[in-house]
Amino acid sequence: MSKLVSGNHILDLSSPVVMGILNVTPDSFSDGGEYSSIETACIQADLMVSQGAKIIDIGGESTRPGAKDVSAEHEIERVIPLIEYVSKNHDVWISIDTSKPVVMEAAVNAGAHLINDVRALQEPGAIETAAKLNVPVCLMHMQGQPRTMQNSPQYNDIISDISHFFSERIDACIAAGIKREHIVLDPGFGFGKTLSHNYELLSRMAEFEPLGLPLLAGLSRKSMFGQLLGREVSQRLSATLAGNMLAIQAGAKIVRVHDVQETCDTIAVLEATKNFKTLA
Ligand code: YH5
Repeated sequence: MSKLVSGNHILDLSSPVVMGILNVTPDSFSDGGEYSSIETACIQADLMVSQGAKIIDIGGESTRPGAKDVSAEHEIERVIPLIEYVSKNHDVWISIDTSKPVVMEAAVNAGAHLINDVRALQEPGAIETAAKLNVPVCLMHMQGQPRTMQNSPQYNDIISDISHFFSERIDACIAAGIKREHIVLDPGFGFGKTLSHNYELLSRMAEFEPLGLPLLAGLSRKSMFGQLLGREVSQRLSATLAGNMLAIQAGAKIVRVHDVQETCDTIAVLEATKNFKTLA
């Protein structure tokens, strides 16, 4: 039975779990400063928990191509009040979406259970900090850097290349003192991948299972659906649900999504199909 342990908190992964995305990057429409964006995020967190999210992924830095760098101080200012709010009001796991060691430390001290790093703990000091904090970590694959990663990404064999990256990062984590049972792997849909690469990754995701670690899929509303269907971000829900269903059937244990209720419904259908004997 698959599970993650963070301190005295246990996350059961024997059936797929939903990680709700909560961004606190200030949006251009909000003129009320950061107070209102944090308040809005708290309400969103309440909603996602009520809809069945088992993890809330809190991020204060944008990794979109062309996004501005955010200072650690600003990131901390945005995410800590939210972590404190969720930690005080809900019995869910909190993950911190950051690559910065000082943000990891502040977040875990404020109640975060999991470090989600799109840079797979490769920033200076990150791996040592994660080891010291002794919480589970999600290592995501990215080819290149956010600003330029979509400029003609290339792979020899995408599964072998990413597996090789995972093995190298797992070894580095273990050498730094991170427990193997604390590691989650994520192939990083959309991060330095062409449309074809993203669909090959989805079709072959089960090939990561031999690594023996829980897999996370981050597909929600991504360009691989927009490009395929010619749909804007707000019109990608059906495609995202289909993608997440395929990822789960290929072994994903955690799906990172914006639309928690709809995702939980599709998982309930999958689970009912698996467990029909338990139904009336
Ligand atoms: C991920 O895959 N992604 S931030 C562009 C979109 C929609 C969504 C244009 N953090 C991941 O969510 N962490 C992000 O449409 C992540 N895995 C993990 N572990 C990008 C994002 C997004 C970008």
